[in-house]
Amino acid sequence: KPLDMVRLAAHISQVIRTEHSEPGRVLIIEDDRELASHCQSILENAGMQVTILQQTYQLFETVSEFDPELVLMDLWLPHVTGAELAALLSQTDRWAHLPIIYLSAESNSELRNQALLRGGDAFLEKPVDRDLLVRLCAARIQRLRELERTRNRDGLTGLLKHASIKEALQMQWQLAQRRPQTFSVAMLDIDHFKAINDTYGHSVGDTVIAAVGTLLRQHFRITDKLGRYGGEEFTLVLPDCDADQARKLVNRLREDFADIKFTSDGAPFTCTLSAGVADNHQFPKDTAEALLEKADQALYRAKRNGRNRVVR
Ligand code: GH3
Ligand code: MG
Ligand code: MG
Ligand code: MG
Ligand code: MG
Repeated sequence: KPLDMVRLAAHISQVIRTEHSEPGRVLIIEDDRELASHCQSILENAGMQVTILQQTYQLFETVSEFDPELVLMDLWLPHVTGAELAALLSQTDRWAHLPIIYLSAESNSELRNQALLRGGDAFLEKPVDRDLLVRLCAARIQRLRELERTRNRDGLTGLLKHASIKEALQMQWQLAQRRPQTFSVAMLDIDHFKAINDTYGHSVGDTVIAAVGTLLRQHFRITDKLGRYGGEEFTLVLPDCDADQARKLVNRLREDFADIKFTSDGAPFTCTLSAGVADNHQFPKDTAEALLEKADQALYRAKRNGRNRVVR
């Protein structure tokens, strides 16, 4: 079926939104247990996932495991202030952008200002207003997700950027070291793309690249990692999938891509792509980096053997 190019952008943003419809994760740091579980039940009723941090010395262990998208923090804790914890988090690369909301009955505006200056984004008065709590948390989590999307995703295709897809590959590799599982890597490259740019111009070329992004999302699972490696090259990391299955999946994508009728000033044209796949069982002693290289070598063979094909 031909792709409606006009709807491309709308489709991409819609996919990004559904990817993000998972529940928000909130970490509560509050020594008043009653208040902590009160907030927990309010947020859980609103569909969020909540963890309560009992011991502040376990802060980094807990944030690494739970991967929160927001911290709801008491300003006064035993041995430490909320502002001090906020300052600690804001000094790390990973957690510098984590939104922090202070819970406080603090009426001294000087102390409140100091707490905000050390990290943290907002104050919620005790007793906590149920509706305000839910809306504030939801809004801040939404903003964080948008920020991360623009940081990690390529603007043209909505796919993961170069650094992010390589990170995803690294994580998948480490996961497979701990718990044996098969996964595949695919490298895709549009055929004779220079000719498309030369014939129809770069903006038409961009449309073709964006179409690959849309097709990729239609063909692959939400747990698959889809990236734009650069230019008109794409990298896929496919968990629980061996090279044979990967070859079949990518081949179906290849067929659908070849069927798209593009137009430029009323002139129709089509376009093809080549791909190489490799899995971690073919090359058990390799590194993640070497596996990517194997997929790239397979891609090179696909090009040399006539293009418009998938090789393992
Ligand atoms: P092959 O079949 O061997 O892959 O031939 P090719 O012409 O596709 O060769 P190659 O992969 O080396 O060329 C990629 C071209 O893609 C070169 C560059 O001008 C173009 N390109 C890279 N990034 C972009 C982009 O973001 N938009 C557009 N329109 N073109 C791009
Ligand atoms: Mg307290
Ligand atoms: Mg290329
Ligand atoms: Mg090339
Ligand atoms: Mg190419």
